[in-house]
Amino acid sequence: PFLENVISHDQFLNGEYSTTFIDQTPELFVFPRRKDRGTKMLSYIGQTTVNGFEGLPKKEKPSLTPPTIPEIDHDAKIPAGTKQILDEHGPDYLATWLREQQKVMLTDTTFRDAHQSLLATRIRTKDLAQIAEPTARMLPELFSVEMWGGATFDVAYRFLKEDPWQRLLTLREKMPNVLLQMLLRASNAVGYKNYPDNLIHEFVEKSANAGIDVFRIFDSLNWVEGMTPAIQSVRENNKIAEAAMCYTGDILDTGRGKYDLDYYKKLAKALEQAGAHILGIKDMAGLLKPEAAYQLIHTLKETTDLPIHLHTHDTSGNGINMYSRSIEAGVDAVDVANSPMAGMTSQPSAQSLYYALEGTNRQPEININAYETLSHYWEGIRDHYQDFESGLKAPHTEIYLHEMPGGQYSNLRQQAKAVGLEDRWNEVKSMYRRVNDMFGDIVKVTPSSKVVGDMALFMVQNNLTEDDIYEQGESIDFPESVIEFFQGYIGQPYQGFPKELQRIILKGKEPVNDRPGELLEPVDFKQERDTLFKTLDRQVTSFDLISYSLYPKVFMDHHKFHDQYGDVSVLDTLTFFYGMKLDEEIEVEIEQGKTLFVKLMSISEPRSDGTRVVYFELNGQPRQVVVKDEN
Ligand code: 3PY
Ligand code: ZN
Repeated sequence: PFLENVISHDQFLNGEYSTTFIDQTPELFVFPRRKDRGTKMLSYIGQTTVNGFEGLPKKEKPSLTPPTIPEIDHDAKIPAGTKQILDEHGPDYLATWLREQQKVMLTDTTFRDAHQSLLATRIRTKDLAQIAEPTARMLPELFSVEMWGGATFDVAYRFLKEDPWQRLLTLREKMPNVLLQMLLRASNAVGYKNYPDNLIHEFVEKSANAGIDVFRIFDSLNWVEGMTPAIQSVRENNKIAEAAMCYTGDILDTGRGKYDLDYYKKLAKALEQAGAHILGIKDMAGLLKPEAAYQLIHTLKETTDLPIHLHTHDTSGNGINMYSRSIEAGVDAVDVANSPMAGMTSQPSAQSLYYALEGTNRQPEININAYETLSHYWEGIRDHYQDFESGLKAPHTEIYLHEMPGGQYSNLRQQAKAVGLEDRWNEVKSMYRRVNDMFGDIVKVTPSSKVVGDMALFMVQNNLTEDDIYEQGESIDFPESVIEFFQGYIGQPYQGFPKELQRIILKGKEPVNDRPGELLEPVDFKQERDTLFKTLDRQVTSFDLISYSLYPKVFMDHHKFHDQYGDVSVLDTLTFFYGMKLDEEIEVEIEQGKTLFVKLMSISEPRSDGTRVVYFELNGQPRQVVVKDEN
């Protein structure tokens, strides 16, 4: 139904349409243009074959067999799950139900954080969609599937050339029985800066309409005030507000003090009062050690009646041990990934945890054979993304020293490489920690982690020491993100900013102490709709409006790309990243029941204007496209 148009849709013809219908079926409002789909697609394949994919080294297309998709009976009834409990009884009931489970419950993060942390968020909707229904049928006992939010939103547009809303709608349709979960950066939504309150509200409402059930909300400084509007919006939409505290520091290190047990106790109480249905603990860097986890969960269980949901990254290799101790202390749910997508900077393995708990009364109630069958798919698909692997080959315990979040480690390393600091990576890591301490020992997670990373790179690159900053700071132009942080634009850190450093960095600019979302001009959606309607030359959905408001440039670039190349999400992943080999033939199902057969015949030598002609056969007919050789 992807490319079916609204004027041929039953609901439209019968007059049964509303704004919800428009929101939930935005694809129907795309009216085809003159340049035909076949030509657009050949242009994309020609372009990628000749020039490679942006950001990837140009190389021969790998020869890989498609991964095994488990056989399922599509006509059998899908087993009921947690989604039905929520829909029938509401979020408060569901939270109580979760707390009363004797077995530990699992959230599967394979569809989001696992590939965000291992493969730079690059898994495409097509590859998620084909395993979604088998997952829903084979693992109906899951608490939830985390499949949206965090970095997936802008990466979908920017790198994968697809619409994140379409991903949500597709997965929702294929997984009607388990709760779908997203990671929401509170006032930063799925972006890197604070947005006006009305945009956050709109984002939550439309995400809830499109299928999100559990919103894990965090603030990058654990600033509860910054989380409250998002929590309230989720509650108003009758969905589950999981308010998460980001775990930082080390409660076992009594010398450090700032983030001790008492800090987390107070934070848990504050989140409960702010309206959380579930208390999340977001150990984004994997700093929570096993004994610390036991003490933390044990204490929080006495502090609050909320069910507790624990998230970690297995970077240190201690993830399973840490989960075992948390489960002993009574944690209600934990985040895991399917084995081939688990471990290292990703979540601990579901299967490993299952076996680690054998013989205990809290072993999760899941079908382990189903997990293993599904693992064959993930093992196969991961290979298709081999060029996005981070290169981390072994457990990395240095995170206890530098405290970089799972997703940032490989990212910052790439950034360091890009500015010629690859051989000074060790310096960057220790500078990262030093900057943290200069900033007053702050929570580090998107976007505050980016601020620390930017400053660390900046200092190493310019050979600046901490003393230099205090002595020569007046004449230093600091990175924009650092200035904005000290202006209070991403919120207020616990115990405030270090005053002297703030003065040096702001150079007379006034910091704000209030919530930025309250101060920012609300988005005028009506005006934006008009602007977009004129620019896009088509109906504007609420999804378009939100994406445009969050990321104007990213959204418009995506629109231009789509205009030029059409919907490339239908291509198989290897063709999408590597184009085609000579004489290769592929089938592309551009809509249900409509398949194009594409064969690459030859590529001309570059002509005097630097272009090449790429010769194809499309459904047996000769076709050619002209591509500028950018090599
Ligand atoms: C994100 O914000 O994308 C994260 O995963 C933070 O840990
Ligand atoms: Zn995470």
